[in-house]
Amino acid sequence: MKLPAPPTFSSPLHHPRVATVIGRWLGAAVVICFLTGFYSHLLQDTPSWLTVPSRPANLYRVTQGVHVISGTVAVPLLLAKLWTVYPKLFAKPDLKAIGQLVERLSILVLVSSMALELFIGFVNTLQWYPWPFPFRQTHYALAWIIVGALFVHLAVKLPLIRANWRRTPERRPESLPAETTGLTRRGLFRTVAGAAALVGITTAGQSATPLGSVAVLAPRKPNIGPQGLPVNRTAAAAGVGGIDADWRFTVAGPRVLSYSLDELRNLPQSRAELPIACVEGWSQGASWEGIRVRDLLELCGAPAGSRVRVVSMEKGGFYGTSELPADFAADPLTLLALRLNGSELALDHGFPARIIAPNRPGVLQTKWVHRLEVVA
Ligand SMILES: Nc1nc2c(c(=O)[nH]1)N[C@H]1C(S)=C(S)[C@@H](COP(=O)(O)O)O[C@H]1N2
Ligand SMILES: [Mo]
Repeated sequence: MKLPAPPTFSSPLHHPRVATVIGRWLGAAVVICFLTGFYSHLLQDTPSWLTVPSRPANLYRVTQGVHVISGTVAVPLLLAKLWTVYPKLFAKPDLKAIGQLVERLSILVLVSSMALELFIGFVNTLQWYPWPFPFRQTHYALAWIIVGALFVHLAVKLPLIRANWRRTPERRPESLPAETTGLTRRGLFRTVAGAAALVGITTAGQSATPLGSVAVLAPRKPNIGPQGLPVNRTAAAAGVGGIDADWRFTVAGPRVLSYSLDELRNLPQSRAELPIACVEGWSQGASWEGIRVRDLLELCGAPAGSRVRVVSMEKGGFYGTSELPADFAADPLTLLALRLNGSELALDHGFPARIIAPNRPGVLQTKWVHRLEVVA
């Protein structure tokens, strides 16, 4: 018995040339997103043998802004790519051909991991965690799965990609009169590029001030918050309630130093213009004043090349402690900040003292700090 033939899709919009062009755009977004994400991962989880430089001071602000923009732009590109190739996905694979099986499997893995990656990434920028697994580790593992599946996909499709890399004349199927096939390839490319650009521009405003007013996709406006800076987690949410009169700040090194808040204020103060650059993509520059961490290291007799563990009054959670690698601890811009934009730190910004360092993810700019520990 003969099965009915599957529906044929002869529209020029489902042509491999279209898949190749949109695939290139999506590929570029994925590569940029992967590299900036990998950099962010290295900063947050630095292997002991690696030195990540603390300069340029604004580098992370740029890379993480680009990470979130490229990830967001990848969403319409992925949808467009899927739409272009969907007739292929419904074609019955020849189960005996190993190549075709591998191809289908790699596409299944690729599409599902990309969809999940983009979804949890976007939802993370909204600070919504509707899942039981740790976000960052999952996001990172999925990235490698995507890279693997992408290599298989590219290897399988290489002949098709080669054949369609350059432009070929658009051929309309004979059965359809020209005027009934609405959208042309060029029209589709313009639509997809337009959608990607729109999504990119409305996301970018959270880190690039000139675009701030059109940042409708940005959950946080960079300049709204106490002292002209957004707050990611308030003191109340972190369970921190301010300090009492006998509050002390401790530096635990070869010598143990202890200061009251007034004594901290009387140590030599320095200034640094540094951004908070949140992993969620928003960033905002600010002016900070406080004591150089390297001065404190010198005062306690810490050996050169020491790392510093930063301890918050916030108990538990991912944010209660952080570590400054040697390069960051020694950087003259790294401060135990007491003041922000000309006035004492607001409680929500980390009063009485917080860490601010160049080229660092916001999650590591620990607030409500009461203790520094020298790690040899
Ligand atoms: N102790 C503590 N420090 C913290 C946080 C926190 O929740 N607890 N949030 C971090 C995050 S994710 C960011 S982006 C910055 C934000 O600083 P801000 O609220 O002063 O803008 O603080 C960081 N420091
Ligand atoms: Mo953050």
